[in-house]
Amino acid sequence: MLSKSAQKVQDALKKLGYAYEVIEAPESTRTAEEAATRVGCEVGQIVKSLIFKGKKSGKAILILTSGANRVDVKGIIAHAQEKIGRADPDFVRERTGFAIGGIPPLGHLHPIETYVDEDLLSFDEVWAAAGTPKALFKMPASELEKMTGGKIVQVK
Ligand code: 5CA
Repeated sequence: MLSKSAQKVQDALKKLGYAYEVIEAPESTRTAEEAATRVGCEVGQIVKSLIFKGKKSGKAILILTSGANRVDVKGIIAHAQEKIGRADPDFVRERTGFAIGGIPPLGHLHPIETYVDEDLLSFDEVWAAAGTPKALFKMPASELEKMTGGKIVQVK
């Protein structure tokens, strides 16, 4: 049985016609390193979900980055056309319906402007968080753009 938040992600996948299966690990997969160890993949194949906030608009921005990369906000600012800052945990929960450490690429409470790290596309398969710090699902990297409605960009 999946936890409530992981089930929400499983339901969102199903609703969009995806057959990807959410798994919930007994151990934490809170960090990309832990997640990679858990599923036996490269850390670069872990999709990190970082929520930023537009300083002017106040809108939420989701950056899906390879677990191997650090986000360079300057590049994202150029795309978003405003300054951005890290979102606080309450804002993340309010906009996405999920807590930091388990933010999935889909199934959010409100639509979110999304950017996808081009480096993720160098892998066939990637693993993304699925609602909790212990839940993950595997998907083809090539589906990320369509699934999220996001824009492929250089984030590092
Ligand atoms: N389940 C794992 C692997 S998929 C996961 O969700 N990793 S993550 O990287 O996508 O999400 C955790 C990220 O949240 C960390 O990289 C960290 O940068 C960010 N984070 C942690 N604490 C805070 C905080 N207080 N405010 C804003 N961001 C935070």
